[in-house]
Amino acid sequence: MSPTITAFALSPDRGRGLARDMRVRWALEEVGQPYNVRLLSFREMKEPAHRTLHPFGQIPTYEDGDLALFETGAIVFHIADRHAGLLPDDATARARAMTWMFAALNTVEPPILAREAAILTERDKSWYQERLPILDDRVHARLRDLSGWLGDADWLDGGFSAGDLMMVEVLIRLKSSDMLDAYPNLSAYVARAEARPAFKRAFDAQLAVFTAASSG
Ligand code: GTB
Repeated sequence: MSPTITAFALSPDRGRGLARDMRVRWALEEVGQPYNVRLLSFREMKEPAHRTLHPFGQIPTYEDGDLALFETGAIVFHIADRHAGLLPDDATARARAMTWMFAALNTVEPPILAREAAILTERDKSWYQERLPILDDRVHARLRDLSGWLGDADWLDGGFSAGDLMMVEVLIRLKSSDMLDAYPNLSAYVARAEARPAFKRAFDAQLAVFTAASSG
């Protein structure tokens, strides 16, 4: 039986790959695992049936037999742990790749989300114009360090891994801004990842959901 994930029936990003089921789809595509998708409206996400899978009423979730998971970090790790292709076999290299997954989610993503949230919800506040440069600086501090680490390498720690998948997914959230432009190696890193056939299949599948929903 193939696993089933949940995703937005009508994603607010119009299927441009920003909703977090993209990470899970991409991981599944990288390891060659077919999957089913159950689409949910915002109302359905908050209903008790979905909350038995996701305590916070969000997407994505992942179900495989008796196992139900939420949180993209846990889901992508589970997929990478169970299949070849996203984590190295060598124990040290594997631990390093997992470290990069956590770095993406715990160190790089939070300032990006804080900036995004301010832009979406605080524009009308008197202090917005003063706060935005502070939030920008916090994102740049992470990007500067990440760019310094990556240098001329293709991937963060050896070959492409779940750590790169997660880091790229986090950086992609900046594409609507010009923030990545100051770091040509990070822009190239994101482009390199987006060129992977598995990324393209995942992106196209997510876009197809929105296209079908908005034309039907
Ligand atoms: N930490 C959790 C994880 O990584 O799994 C976060 C999951 C999460 O934020 N899910 C969002 C959700 O369900 C969808 S992806 N939100 C509904 C809710 O909380 O009620 C976040 C997202 C949504 C929309 C865009 N967009 O339109 O650009 C981008 C990202």
